[in-house]
Order: sequence, then C-alpha cells, then structure tokens
Amino acid sequence: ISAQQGDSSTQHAFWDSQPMPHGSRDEHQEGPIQPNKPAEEIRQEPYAMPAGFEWSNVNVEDDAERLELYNLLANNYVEDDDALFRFDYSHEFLLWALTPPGFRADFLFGVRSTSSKKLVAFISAVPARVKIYDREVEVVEINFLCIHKKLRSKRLAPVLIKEITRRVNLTGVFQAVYTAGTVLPVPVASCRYYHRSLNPKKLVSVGFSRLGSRMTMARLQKLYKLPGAPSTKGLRPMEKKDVDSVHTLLNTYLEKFKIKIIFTKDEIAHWLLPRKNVIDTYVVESPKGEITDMLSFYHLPSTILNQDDTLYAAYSYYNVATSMDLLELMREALILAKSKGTDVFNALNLMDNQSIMEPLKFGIGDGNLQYYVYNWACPEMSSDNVGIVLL
Ligand code: NHW
Repeated sequence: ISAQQGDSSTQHAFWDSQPMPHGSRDEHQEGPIQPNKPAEEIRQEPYAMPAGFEWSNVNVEDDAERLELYNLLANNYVEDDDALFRFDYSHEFLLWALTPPGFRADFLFGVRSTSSKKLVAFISAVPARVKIYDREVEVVEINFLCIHKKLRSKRLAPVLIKEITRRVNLTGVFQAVYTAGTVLPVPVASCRYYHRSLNPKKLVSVGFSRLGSRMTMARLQKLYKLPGAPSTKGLRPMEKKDVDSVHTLLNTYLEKFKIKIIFTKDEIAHWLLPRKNVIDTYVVESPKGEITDMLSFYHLPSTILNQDDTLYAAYSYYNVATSMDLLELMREALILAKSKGTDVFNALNLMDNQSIMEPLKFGIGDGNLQYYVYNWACPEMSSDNVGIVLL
C-alpha cells in the first residue's frame, strides 16, 4: 500500500514553519536545526483544541481503550491510492508497537469529542536511539497519526504534531524519525516497496495484482510456488535465550548503514521475540550453538474495502545473513510466511534488500515510502543506506 505522493516544491503552511531543511538537504551543516531548549522555555500548557474537542491519553494496555484506537484506525487509517485496501493493525500488534521499553503514557494520545467522548484522532511516539552518519541521537518514532474521515482538512494534524512535539521536548528529546507515503519538507531517504505474491489466485481475485495477457492462473501459481517448509539446518523460532546473540548479530550488521537504530537488549527482546500473528523471528543456530543468521517479518493485514475480506500481508523487518546468502535466507522467510497463511510478502529496498528482489520474484510497488528526521540536518542518502524499519 502506498499513500499518494506530494510535491516537495509546493507550499506547506505548516511544514514550512517547522525545523526541517528547506530546499536541498546538503546545504545545511549536520546536526540540530533548532538548538535544544531548556525545559522552562518550552510551552507548559497543551495547545488549544477547537471548541467541542479535548485531548485524551489512550491507555493501549486497557482492552476497552485499545478497542477505541483499533476502531479509529481500522476505519480511518492509511489506504492505497485506489481505495481498495486499508491497513488493519490488530489489537496485539498495537500493543506491541506502542509499549516498547521506556514507552510513556502521555506520548500515546488523541482527541475526543467533548460531548460524545468518541475518539476522533490519534498520534503516538515511542523512544529509540538512532545513529545518523557519525552522531548518536535520542529520538522518538512517530506513528499512527490518524484523523477521522469526517474531520479531515481542518488543520487538526498540525495541532497534533505540535502537541506531541511539545510533550516530547519536555522530556529533553528534540529529534524524531517517521515515515510517510507523502512527500513533505524534506525526506532524508526515499524507499520503494516491493511485493512477492504467495497466494497469486487471491491477489488477482481481490484486485491486488492482475493476470497479464499471456498469463494463465495455472502458470502464475507455478511461477510463485514455494516448498512447503524451510530446509536450512538449525533454523528455528527465536527464544529468550537468543536475545544476547541476536543483539550482537543485529547491531553489528546495522553498523554499515548511514541511519540505523541502536537497539538495547531489552528492545531486542521486545521487538523481535515472536508474538503470534504479530512478529515472527527465526534464527539459524550452528552445530556449535552459535546464532549465525536471523530473519524476521511482521504481520499487518489490510481490509479489502469492496469485499468482506482480509488481505494477509507480511512485511520484511530485520534480516542478517552470515553463514548463508541473504537470498537463501529470504527464501526461507517467504516459505515461513506462506506457511502461516500470508497472501503477500512486502519488503522495502533498504539495507541489502535490493539484491534479493528480482531473483525471489518480487514485483515493484507503486509509490515510495519517505523517511524523515525531525529537526536534524544531514545529507540525503540512498535507500540502501537505510537501516531502520518502522511499523
Ligand atoms: S504516515 C500515516 C499518516 N496517516 C494517514 O495517512 C492516515 C489517513 N490520513 C489521515 O488520517 C505515518 C489524515 O489525512 C492525516 C492528515 C492525519 C494524515 N505526516 O489536518 P490537516 C505517521 O503516522 C500535513 C506529516 O488539514 P488531514 C507519521 C499536510 O502536509 N504531516 O490534514 C506521522 C499539511 O501541512 P502543510 C502530514 O488530511 C508523522 C497538514 O498536515 C501528513 O485532515 C507526523 C494538513 O493538516 C503526514 N503523514 O490530516 C510528523 N499528512 O504544511 C511528526 C498530512 O503541507 C513530526 N500532513 O500545509 C515529529 C513530531 C515529534 C517531534 C519530537 C522532537
């Protein structure tokens, strides 16, 4: 799924007022665009809401409040350009995505109607540490910005963004990373989604892919056929006892990219230990008991809007191959995803992924995913320098 593309040369009443590079990224000195402010210089009161609306933290660990968030997103979050599909983040997924080590209740909030108390908007921030070129920076990852369809184009999004910036700044953090399908001032990198059919018959029937003029369904199914089970010796689901090894393996691999997360061990446990229908991580254990490789993918289904059906999609997350080719490792990921009922496997052309796309029969998607760093100047980079996957 890709949201619509914007144009970086257009006027942005809100974004042009923000500490983002304007014009070319390369004209700026590397580092913060606006210097950090002491707490007493940061606005203490929440931004004003339009009459009839109020701020509200959303406690995602509470089943009833999480259901409200689930419903807001399931009905109003990201759709593809043709409005055929809409992301359907599951309850368990939202819990996983929004409660990593160090998460804060006041960074997960939205807007309610004062009279009905209905949740009509949301935004989230979770803490992380990233390295951008040679500098390590405390950041938040911003995600799940959503405004109810009936309240669109009323300039509510800038208020949510200013409010989350204020709350994050009050904790001494002045940078953020986020991704979007839209071009805003100014991306640090631009990645492309690729899609690998696992269930071509369903993908054609729901309009995700088309049968070419000289293609038959039988030939298409043959083209995308995969073995029923992986064949790599020592490949097994990641367990708690693997956290230290995976921590070393992944952080070491990520060193070579120009922007990457620096994971703590607790974060490795949170983000990678398997959770059913949310995140799958497999490791390869050598006969000597060493963890030599890892693969991971997360489960993000989409509602098929004109039919009462769900498209089951898996998204490539973090993969490290040292004892085998990345290509062979990713083939195992496809086989595992397929065995779990996935219809399509999606991957961005970041890290070393570009090399596996063609041989593993991925097709290029339409539209880019833009990467942003708030309040940070640095040169733009190509997608193969990106070592961060956001959800
Ligand atoms: S990207 C997914 C965003 N969500 C969706 O696409 C869901 C469906 N759409 C909606 O709910 C992943 C609405 O259309 C939204 C905009 C809410 C998108 N990022 O209220 P107005 C994320 O969650 C600008 C940033 O009238 P609306 C990442 C737009 O350019 N800005 O629009 C989120 C315009 O500004 P401009 C976006 O349609 C990162 C203004 O909003 C944007 O009713 C957030 C119009 O506002 C987007 N995806 O609501 C930034 N989409 O200057 C975090 C539109 O052009 C920054 N806009 O006039 C860092 C903060 C923390 C810093 C801490 C130090």
